[in-house]
Amino acid sequence: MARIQFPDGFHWGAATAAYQIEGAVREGGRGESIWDRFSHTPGRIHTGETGDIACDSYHRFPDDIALMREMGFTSYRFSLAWPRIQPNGSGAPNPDGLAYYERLIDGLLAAGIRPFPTLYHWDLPQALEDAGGWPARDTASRFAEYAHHTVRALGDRVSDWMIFNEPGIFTFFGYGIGIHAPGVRNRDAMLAATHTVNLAQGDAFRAMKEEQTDARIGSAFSFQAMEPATDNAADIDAAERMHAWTNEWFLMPTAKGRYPEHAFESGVPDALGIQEGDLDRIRVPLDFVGVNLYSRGLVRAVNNDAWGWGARIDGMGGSEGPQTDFGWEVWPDSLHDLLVRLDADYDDLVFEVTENGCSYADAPDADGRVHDVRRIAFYRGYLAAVHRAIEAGVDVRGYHAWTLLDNFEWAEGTAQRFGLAWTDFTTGERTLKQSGHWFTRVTDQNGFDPEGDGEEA
Ligand code: IFM
Repeated sequence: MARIQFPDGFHWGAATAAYQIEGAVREGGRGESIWDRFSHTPGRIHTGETGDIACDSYHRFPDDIALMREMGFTSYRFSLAWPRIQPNGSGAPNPDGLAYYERLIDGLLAAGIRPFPTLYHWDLPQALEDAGGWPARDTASRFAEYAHHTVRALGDRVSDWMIFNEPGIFTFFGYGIGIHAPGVRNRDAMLAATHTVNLAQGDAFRAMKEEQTDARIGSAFSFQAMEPATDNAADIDAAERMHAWTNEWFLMPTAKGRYPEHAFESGVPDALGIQEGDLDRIRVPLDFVGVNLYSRGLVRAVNNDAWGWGARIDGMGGSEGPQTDFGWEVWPDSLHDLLVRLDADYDDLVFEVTENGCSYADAPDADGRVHDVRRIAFYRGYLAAVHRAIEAGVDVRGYHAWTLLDNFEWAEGTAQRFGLAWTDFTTGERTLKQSGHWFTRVTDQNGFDPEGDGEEA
């Protein structure tokens, strides 16, 4: 089999998110976020933990940069905590919050690593939630103001930005099924939130470009390649609706200025609250699309489901491929299939893989080494799939593993370990896993041998 070789200049990196790694929730003038409130509410986090300390990256970010240097990474996708920059979600930016990100970004630049920040990875200032949260239209304007302040302050150091991380997840989990902050369970609130987020994406894009005309601006969306669970016509139809809802609800309005009408059985729901001019406000030419993908979705038709999709996904994938510790099926073709489909359905898209990874609990052995060979197998499969998409003509510029180091995995606490480095949550110490060492070779050679290279045993 031919060697898997990525294009020159391909970015290799890892991704993290502020609340999952920073800790220091009461330092540097940071305000309260919805995740502070949620994680401190008994019963919300399965392990009873909070992100108060997490990986303590607020203090230990030089250790994180050292890990990335060891792996030869050229890009670091991290997020900015809105409540560090605007503690209450509006008004003048907090100098101490900005100073922290300046230190982090300067450290990355000195290490030859592209700083690749996301403005919003789920930590809404609690004050804005108290004022109505994402279901309230005004939150879009607040977000654009935050985007403007942030780009004004950091645009001299950052060239490539992401606006949102996974709007589909934080609106559905946060306002639809309530398993993430702020813990609301209300279909109409969820739908209204999706529309505000789409408005915010358009407003923020314009505000950012006004400040920094040459900025490269995208968003990272959660994708899942949808397949009908059977070959009957109803399931095929249902899979198309799930594709529209899951994969296009935020991309299509941005790229084409309309919602995917077929996502819901009875057309676009009134609960979105679309007003005249909104679709023009939403439509902006993102410079790239960030792809977060973990598995495929097997879809069945159902009658009268509460959401109006007429469709149901059987969890994260099927049972043909291996399962991660989170129960997500390892199905590398899903990444290839999704990239190829979006490339065909949309004009001129440029992609960055902004998240892809797996949860396995392999722990340090007596010698302190972590033999996470299943993680290496995962990355070999998914990277080969990205490579096949590139060979098929899809423009993919970079790949970011989720995640740099084991961290606070939202409602799961620290129970699901996705890291290339093991985190000892008692001491804060990080240990590069075998998969991290494997990446060192991949980045050095800008590719790998599909037949194996001795690291997978
Ligand atoms: O940890 C999350 C991340 O914050 C968003 N994407 C999925 C990851 C794994 O669940």
